[in-house]
Amino acid sequence: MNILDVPVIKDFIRMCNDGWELGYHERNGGNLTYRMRPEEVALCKDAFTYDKPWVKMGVQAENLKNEYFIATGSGKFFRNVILAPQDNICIVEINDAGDSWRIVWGLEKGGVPTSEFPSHFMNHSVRVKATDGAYRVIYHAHTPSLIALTYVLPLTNRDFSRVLWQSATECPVVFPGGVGVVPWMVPGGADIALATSKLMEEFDAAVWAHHGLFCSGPDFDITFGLMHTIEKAADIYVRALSCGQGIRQTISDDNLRAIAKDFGVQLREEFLD
Ligand code: 2HA
Ligand code: ZN
Repeated sequence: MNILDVPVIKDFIRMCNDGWELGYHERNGGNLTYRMRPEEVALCKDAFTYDKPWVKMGVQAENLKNEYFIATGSGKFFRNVILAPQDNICIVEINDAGDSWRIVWGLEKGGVPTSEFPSHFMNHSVRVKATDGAYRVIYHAHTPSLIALTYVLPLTNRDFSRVLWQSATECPVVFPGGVGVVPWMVPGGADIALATSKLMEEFDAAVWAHHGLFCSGPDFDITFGLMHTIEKAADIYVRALSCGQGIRQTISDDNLRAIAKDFGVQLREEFLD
């Protein structure tokens, strides 16, 4: 099978394009990684080469040794992925020590995996541990309305979670655990990777102040859906504020509790009044 016909590769490409079409990925903004299942690796293996050098990441994870990840390329544009996947995304293998990657497919015109690979890698590690291996996707996007809110709301997990839950009735069902918030930090390095992965021990989503959002999930649909739902909620709140009269009424804490009860989800109680 041609690697570009393998379903997981097609799904990865589609998600990149969906994010582009929704306006989350100006220029080279955002990045996506997926931890492959062994049977998916087997379907792609004929296209792999093992002659590229190992590259150290500056972070290490015991539970990701020898894993394979599909990743967007550093400096590559999401809008080009669908046109030339082989030049804009790659598959990397992780070494025996869990501290280095090497490209086995893709980025045929040169390049390296996303500049946020250390953050993705550490987030994968904590989500794998927290979900007993169920989570496979880490997605970072520059979601405009959520970024706007990082200029006007206090940068706390509680403030962001409450506003987002209150901004659309489905939100407490989609992310009952709420969202974490990372203060502004220099992107791309080990420090922001560690700060984000600390939050990912508890949250499926982490806001990066004045930058964007990280989401994690078991598959492309759930992870993209989480990104989309959070950004849509932020957009509704921004629109409501833009009417210029302040917030007259909202979904109350007891309303939120009632939704949680009926839909069988556990809301993070310390975020409620
Ligand atoms: O890939 O989004 O955070 C570019 C970025 C860095
Ligand atoms: Zn970014």
